[in-house]
Amino acid sequence: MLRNKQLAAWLDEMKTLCQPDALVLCSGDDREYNEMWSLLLDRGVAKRLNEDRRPNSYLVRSDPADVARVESRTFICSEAERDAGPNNNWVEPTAMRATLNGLFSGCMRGRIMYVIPFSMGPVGSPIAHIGVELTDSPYVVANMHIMTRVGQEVLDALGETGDFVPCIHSVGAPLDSGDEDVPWPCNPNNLHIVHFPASREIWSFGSGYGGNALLGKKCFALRIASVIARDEGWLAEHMLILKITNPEGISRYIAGAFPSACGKTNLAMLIPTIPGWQVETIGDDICWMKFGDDGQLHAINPEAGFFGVAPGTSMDSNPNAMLSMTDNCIFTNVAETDDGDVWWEGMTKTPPAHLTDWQGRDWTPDSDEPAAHPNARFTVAAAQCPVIADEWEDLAGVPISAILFGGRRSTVVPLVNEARSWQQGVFFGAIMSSEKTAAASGKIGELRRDPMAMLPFCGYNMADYWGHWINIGRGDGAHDGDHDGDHDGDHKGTKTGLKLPRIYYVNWFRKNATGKYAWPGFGENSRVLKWIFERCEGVGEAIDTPIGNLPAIDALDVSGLRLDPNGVAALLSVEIDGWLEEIPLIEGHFASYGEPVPTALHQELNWLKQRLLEAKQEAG
Ligand code: GTP
Ligand code: SPV
Ligand code: MN
Repeated sequence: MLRNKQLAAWLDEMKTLCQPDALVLCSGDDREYNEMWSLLLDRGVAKRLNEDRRPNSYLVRSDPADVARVESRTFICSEAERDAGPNNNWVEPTAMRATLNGLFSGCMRGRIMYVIPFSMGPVGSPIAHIGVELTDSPYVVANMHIMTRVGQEVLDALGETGDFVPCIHSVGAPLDSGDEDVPWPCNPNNLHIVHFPASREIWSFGSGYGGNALLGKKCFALRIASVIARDEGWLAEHMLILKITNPEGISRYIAGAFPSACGKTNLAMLIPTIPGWQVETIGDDICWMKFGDDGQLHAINPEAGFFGVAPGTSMDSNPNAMLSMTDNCIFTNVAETDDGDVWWEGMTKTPPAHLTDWQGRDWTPDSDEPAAHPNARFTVAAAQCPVIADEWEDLAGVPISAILFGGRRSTVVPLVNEARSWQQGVFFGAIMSSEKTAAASGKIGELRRDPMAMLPFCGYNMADYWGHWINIGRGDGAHDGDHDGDHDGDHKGTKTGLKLPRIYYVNWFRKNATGKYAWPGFGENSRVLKWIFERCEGVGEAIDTPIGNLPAIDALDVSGLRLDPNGVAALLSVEIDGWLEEIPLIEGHFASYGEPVPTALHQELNWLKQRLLEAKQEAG
C-alpha cells in the first residue's frame, strides 16, 4: 500500500523507536473520523454536544497544563546557531537528536500510531506541499481531517519518489500494562517542539494542543515552509487572505499579517458596513505566495479549515464565523451550557445563569474566572464558511493586490498608513509590534516586536528573512545585500514586469484617553479596506507624511459612522513625538539582530528619523 520508499523506510524507523501497539494508515474518511470520536468519548475527554443545537459536534477539555503554544519549548535546530537567529531557541542538532531519541524511545507503548498523509494546499497546486504526520493522539487525527487534506489522494500525489515533510508527534505518555489512561494525556514537563530546517523534519513531544500538535499548521506551513520559501524564492506567511468586491463588481485580493489573536479570522470574514461592498474569505491564518507568469504574487491558503479563537466571537463581532460552526465542529476548552451547547466570553451580552466551565467545574456569572479558556478554539472546515470565496481552492492561487501588517497598539500607530515603496513596506513589517495575547503562554499585554507576525514562526534568522522580503521585491531570491532605497512609490520591482502588492500598516486597537478602543473595528474595518482598494485602483487620495501615506481626512469613508470628527482625525494623525520616542526602540530592535539586518532597513529607519526631525522643527 505504501509505494513511497522513503515513507516506508521512515515508518519502519519510527515504529521501532516509538514502539506503538499498532499502526493505522489514515484514510481521511468519515468512518475514521467517527471512530476517533468514539475513542475520545470512551476516554471521557470528549462530549457529544446536543444534536438539536449543534449537530455532529464535540466538546473537548484539555489538561489545564496544555492550553496554548509554548514558545519557550519550541526549537529551530539549524546546523549553525547564527541561522536560527535571536528570534529562535537553538540547540545543536546532534545534541537535540540525542534528547529526542531518549524522549521518543517507547513513547507510544500501549497506544496506536496513526499515519496521516496530508497536503498543505489543494492537491495538484504548484504551490502546495505534502507532509506525513505520525501521532498517537486521536484528537489530532480528527483535527487534521478538518484542517488539512488527508488520505489516499495525497499518497497518490506523493507517488514512489515524491518528497514529504516528516512530522512525528507524541503526547509523550506511554501506557504500560495495567496503566489506566487519562482523559487528555500529555507531558508538559518534557515539552519539545523541534524543527530541523536542513532536513526539513518536525518532532513534537508532550503536548496535544493546537499549533504544538497539529503539525501541518505552524510547524510545517510556517517554520519549515519559511525555510523552503527562502530557498526557492517565495513567501510563507502568517496571513489571512480575503477577496473584496466593490459596488461595480471589481474584485481584489488582500493578505494581512496580524499576530496570534489579533484579528485575522475576523478580518477574513468581515461583513462590510459600507453599502455595496462585499468581502469573501480565502484563508484566515496562513498564506503561501509565489510569483505567477503575470509578475504578481499568487496566494493559496494551505489549510482546509479554521482553528479559530472562540472568546470574543459573536453574531455581532463575526457572524460568518458563528454561522460556520453551526454543525460538524470541534470545540476545545469552551464552556458548556446546561442544555449541552457551548458558550464563551463575548458570545452573548449576558452570560447564562449557569455553565460548566472549561475545566468541568460549575460556573455562574459571579465566578472570578472566565468560563471558557481565553485560548479556547473551534475547529471547522473552511467550506462551511458562508462567505468562502468560490476560488478558495484554485490551484493557481489568487493574485494579491495589497498586504497589511498590523498589531495591537493602544498608542502612536495610526489606523492606516501606506508604504511608499516595497522597501518601506518591508520596514513596516519589520518594526511591527503588538501587545501579547493568550494564544501563547506568557505575560498578557506586554509589548513586543513581532515582525510580520512571524516572531514565533520564522524558521530561520529573522534578519535574513527581512533580507528575503527585500529580495522578493526585486523579483529574485538571491542575496546581495545592497539596495538603492528608492522611494519612487510605483510599487514595481526592479525586475521588469513585476507587479508587487502595495503594503499597509494598520492598527484597529488604538485607545482613547478613557482607555476605550477609539475605532469600532470588525465590520467597520471595511472602511479602511475600501481606501486601500481605491489606492490600488489609483483613485484614493493620500497625504505624504513623515511616516508614510495617510488617507486624506475625507478619503476615508466614515459616512454613517457615529464617530466624532476629532476622533477620526486622531486616528489618522501623525504623532511626531510618539514616533520620535519609537526611534531608539526600533534602533534597539534592529541592533538585537545585529549585522545581518539589511542595509535597506537601516536606510528606511534613518529616513523616517530625518523626516520626523524635520517635521518637528517645522512645527517649531
Ligand atoms: P490566531 O488564530 O491566534 O492566529 O488569531 P487571529 O489573528 O485569527 O485573531 P481573531 O480574528 O480570532 O481575533 C482575536 C481577538 O481579537 C478576538 O477576541 C476578537 O474579538 C478581537 N478582534 C478582532 N478584530 C478586532 C477589531 O477590529 N477590533 C477589536 N477591538 N478587536 C478585534
Ligand atoms: C496562533 O497562535 O497563531 C494560532 C493558534 O493560530 S495555533 O494553531 O495554536 O498556533
Ligand atoms: Mn495564527
